[in-house]
Amino acid sequence: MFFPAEASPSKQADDPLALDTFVCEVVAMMRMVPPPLAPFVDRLPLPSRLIATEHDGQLTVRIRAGEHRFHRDLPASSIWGFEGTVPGPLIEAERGQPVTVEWRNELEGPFPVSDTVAPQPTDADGVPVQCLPGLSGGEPERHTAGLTGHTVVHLHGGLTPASYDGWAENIFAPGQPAVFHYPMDQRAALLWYHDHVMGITKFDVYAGLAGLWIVREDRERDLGLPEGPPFEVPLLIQDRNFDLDEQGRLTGRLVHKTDPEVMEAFAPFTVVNGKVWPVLDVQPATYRLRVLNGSNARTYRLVLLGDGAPELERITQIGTDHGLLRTPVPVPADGLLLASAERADLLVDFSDLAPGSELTVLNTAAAPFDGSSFPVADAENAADLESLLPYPQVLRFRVVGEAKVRRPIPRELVTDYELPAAEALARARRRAIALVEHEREDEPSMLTMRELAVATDADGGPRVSVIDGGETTRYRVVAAHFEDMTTFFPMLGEYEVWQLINLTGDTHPIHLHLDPFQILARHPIRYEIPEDGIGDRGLAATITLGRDPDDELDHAIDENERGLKDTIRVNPNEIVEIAVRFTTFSGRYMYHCHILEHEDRDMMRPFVTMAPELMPFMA
Ligand SMILES: [Cu+2]
Repeated sequence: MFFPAEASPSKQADDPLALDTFVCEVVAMMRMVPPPLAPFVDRLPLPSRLIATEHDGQLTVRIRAGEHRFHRDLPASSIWGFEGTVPGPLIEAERGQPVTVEWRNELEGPFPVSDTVAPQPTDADGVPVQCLPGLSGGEPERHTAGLTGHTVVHLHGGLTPASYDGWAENIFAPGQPAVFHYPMDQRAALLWYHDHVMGITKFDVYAGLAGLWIVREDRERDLGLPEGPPFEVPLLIQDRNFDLDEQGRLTGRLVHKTDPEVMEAFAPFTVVNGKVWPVLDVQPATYRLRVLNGSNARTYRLVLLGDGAPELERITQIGTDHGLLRTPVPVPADGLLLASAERADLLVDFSDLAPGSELTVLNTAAAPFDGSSFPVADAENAADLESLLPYPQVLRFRVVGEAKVRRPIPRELVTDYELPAAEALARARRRAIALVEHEREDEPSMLTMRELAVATDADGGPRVSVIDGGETTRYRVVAAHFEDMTTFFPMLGEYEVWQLINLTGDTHPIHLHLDPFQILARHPIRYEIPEDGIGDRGLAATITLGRDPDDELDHAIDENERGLKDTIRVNPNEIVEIAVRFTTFSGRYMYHCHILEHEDRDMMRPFVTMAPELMPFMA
């Protein structure tokens, strides 16, 4: 549908030179198609603020259907949202002051999103259907259309007792009251709250059920960091797609579309705080951006361009998932990577810019994301249909006003965490988890996590061997699906080392509920999986530590990952080692991939944190 009339093959086929030109044009168009919506015409909306201390820590949030306009030129879309808005209100809490939220489920059907699996991965012109609006010949899935509004709310990054953590099966139906208590006994950080229902998180979040939550504390205020408008700006980044009417015009109806080759929904339009490609007027000053990637599946690699040239040096990263880093760091040289659910706390210096200056944020990450880099100098040419990135645009800043306010950036931010000591790690319980894709005929793959235990000679069945130099460790699978028995019982107060072994071709952002963790290592690996090595439960694989000669990833730990994280990217051909110590609550929690289509299709497992004195009574 994006082929302009003058490039039609029938007009030029009898002239070989013209045909060459035509082919070149087609190739060019495969990389870039004109957007059907004008970028940078809507102002960036700011979510309404709900400040817990102004309500004695007692909040009521209604969860309801609503209408939302994603772009000036789109009709209003039906959504499900907290307070009926996209995104939900920004909840602000103080460290140490508990917050109680009555999540009042007033949802009613019909479900506001059309879900479909397109019959073909590309359209008749060879354009991947995920780059296009509309259903691309797919039928609306009737089970999704029949959803009536069951939900459960998880506060991502919250140190929350298990009863209020939003266990995926503890769902509340419309009208069923849910009152959750959040102790807020945790570091200042950007958290977010979202739906977490078993099997349909991908639909409910896509429909709009997500909002930001900031924990504040005086330690941050002492650093003189911006708090609240206008200099602190929350940015919730998501990708969305819309339906077409019979005339091919965008209708505004939300579309969640997958295809026979890609089981994740990668939507073409980037939405920031609920607007497609918005623009923010900024003063010549230092701004604090609190950024969350709240997309279902898309990873963003954000670059800042002025006059087509990268200006990443304007950005200093001061915080990550669970709050401030020890010291400020530059963002990685090729851009700020944020997979689904990752957060960044950024200071951006606009103070030297004249009124009228413009800076544009672009995304250079291919989808599905596999860790591959993209040169920042080429960011303007990042559009690529094959990479399911038709429109790299994210956001534009436009400088207005004269008053220059440049804030000094503190050289030291916090001193309240360190890497665990070597002795603590040496005696730490070690756990190994393989990430695998179980391909199935005529239906989308299952992404699963195989929890591994060291095998004895007496154990039968297939083996996972991990070869590290002269040493081989053999494992057997002890759990594969969400419903399988719980095998992880971490003791409160004790460090554990978890190894996440990626045996798939994609990067998976793995999220642990409850306490944050620190990354220890990214080890490059090569591996072999025999034919039929991945069964419904079983796994046979030989994994060798060391780089595959064809592997182009650097497997480095970025400076901005050396903070307190709750979501970590595990790239292909890589083992990520994290150190986690649960310190807060006993109970049943989950860990999972935060690509929602993976989480919903089995890339999720339980763990139970235990008080040490109860361990002797565990069978
Ligand atoms: Cu995943």
